[in-house]
Amino acid sequence: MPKIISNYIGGRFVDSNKRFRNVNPVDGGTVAEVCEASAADVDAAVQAARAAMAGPWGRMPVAERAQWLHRIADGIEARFENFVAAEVADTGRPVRQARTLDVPRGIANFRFFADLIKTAHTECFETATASGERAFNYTVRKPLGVIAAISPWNLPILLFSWKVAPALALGNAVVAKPSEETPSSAALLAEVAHEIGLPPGVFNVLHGFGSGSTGEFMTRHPGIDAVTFTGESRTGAAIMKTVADGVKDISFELGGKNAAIVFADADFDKAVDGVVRSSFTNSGQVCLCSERVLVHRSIFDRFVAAMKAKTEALQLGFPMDERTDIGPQISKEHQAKVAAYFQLAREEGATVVTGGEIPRFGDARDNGSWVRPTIWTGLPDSARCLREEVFGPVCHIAPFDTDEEAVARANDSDYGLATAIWTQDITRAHNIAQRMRSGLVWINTWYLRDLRTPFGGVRMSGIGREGGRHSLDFYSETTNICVKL
Ligand code: NAD
Ligand code: 6OD
Repeated sequence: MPKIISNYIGGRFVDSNKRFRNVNPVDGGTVAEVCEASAADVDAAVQAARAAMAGPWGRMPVAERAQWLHRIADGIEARFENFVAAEVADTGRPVRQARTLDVPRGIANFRFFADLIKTAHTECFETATASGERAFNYTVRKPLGVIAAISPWNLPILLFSWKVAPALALGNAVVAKPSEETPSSAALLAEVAHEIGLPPGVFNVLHGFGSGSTGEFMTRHPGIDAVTFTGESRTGAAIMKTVADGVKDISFELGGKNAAIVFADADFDKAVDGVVRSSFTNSGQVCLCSERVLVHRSIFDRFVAAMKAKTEALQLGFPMDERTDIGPQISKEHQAKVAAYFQLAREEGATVVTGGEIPRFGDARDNGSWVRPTIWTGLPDSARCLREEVFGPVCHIAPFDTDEEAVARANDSDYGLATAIWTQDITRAHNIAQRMRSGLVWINTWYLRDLRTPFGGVRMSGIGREGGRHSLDFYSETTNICVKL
């Protein structure tokens, strides 16, 4: 009998007969049967959340709320290996990554926002009346109410907790939905909340799909006050339409088609290692991954050769093998999407430097959803493979001649999430960084995070910023109080 994953509504685990299969992408095996939340389940979760807001949770002092967040973090820590196993089972990611990135960030997200709210301050102005008397204008920060948090499959616990933690920290109640592909770690988080006795209704976890299913029921529900969403840009567009009637607040972290720019003066070996990492981490399934690599013509051939060698050395393996670098794609559907781009790249005239195929292993992995890390060259900037987000382990490397050209080509995208710049010239680095049309720029590194900093993208890559005080601003609203003394 497969494991059953239930919804968590108003402090109770709720089953349903409508279930879907959670598939292990390593070999196509079944991880669990997942209960799909119906419109009635969504309504029950929203009502439970509203009831929680009307109770002690809605008036709880900040220090007490912070303690709840630390208790959640303690609960994840206590079940660290369960969370690692959940992440690995759902995604096939290397266990090394789950232990060093995903689960630690889940814990860090709760601890960070617990500490941040204790030091958060608001504004106060002294104001003079017309007759010279004193008045004070001060603001108070209040929760928004009930937040719908919808997250994708690529970094399941990291991105789920990146929304749930600040929403709770600011005193909201949350109705959260993980991706249908990766329900396990969110289900564990519901168990943690239950075990520590978090008041019922404060945190609800619903499972299901998007359009015409749980996700859409959540965003349509009139009892939802705001929607925080991470996922594809076109899903963001659909959600925007859905929430328009209710004029609900939104925060969107969406797709990317990110550039890496490698200048002739870059530390060559560090740049190669950095771009291999930025293109292929998590099997290319990170919104920040560099799918467009621009390299100065003087080092282009050497760079492509070094990238090819390093990429071919990456180990595609079973997740529990500590030597594994690359896991599968999340699903058969996603494998097919990436493979369609392999075909399209050939049709568009690409030279396949390495990869461009579905590997054959001669073992259980042949039932999974694997693709080979792939490097292309020779495509024009107008090629669909260079304009559309593939979200797989692919990058295209193109030569450039001048800084102006590199800036123009890097910015020539409908997306604007993250840019990586590799150069040892500090003036050039800052000049180029400031001209990038992206929400994030890394210089001589990639995906180095500080949770105090604004995170988000421009254009099709998102609306708003989260992180640090930006999360405080999104997950709360302020009331200005004017008092005449
Ligand atoms: P997706 O948009 O297909 O799904 C994301 C979530 O939205 C899932 O939980 C899904 O069930 C739900 N959903 C889908 N349609 C919906 C609808 N109409 N209404 C409500 N909910 C709906 O994205 P995905 O395939 O899970 O994730 C990959 C995408 O996410 C990539 O485009 C990637 O770049 C992006 N992403 C962006 C960031 C960021 O921080 N900018 C981070 C991670 C992933
Ligand atoms: O690290 C983060 O806070 C974050 N939001 C990462 C997003 C990664 C995209 O796949």
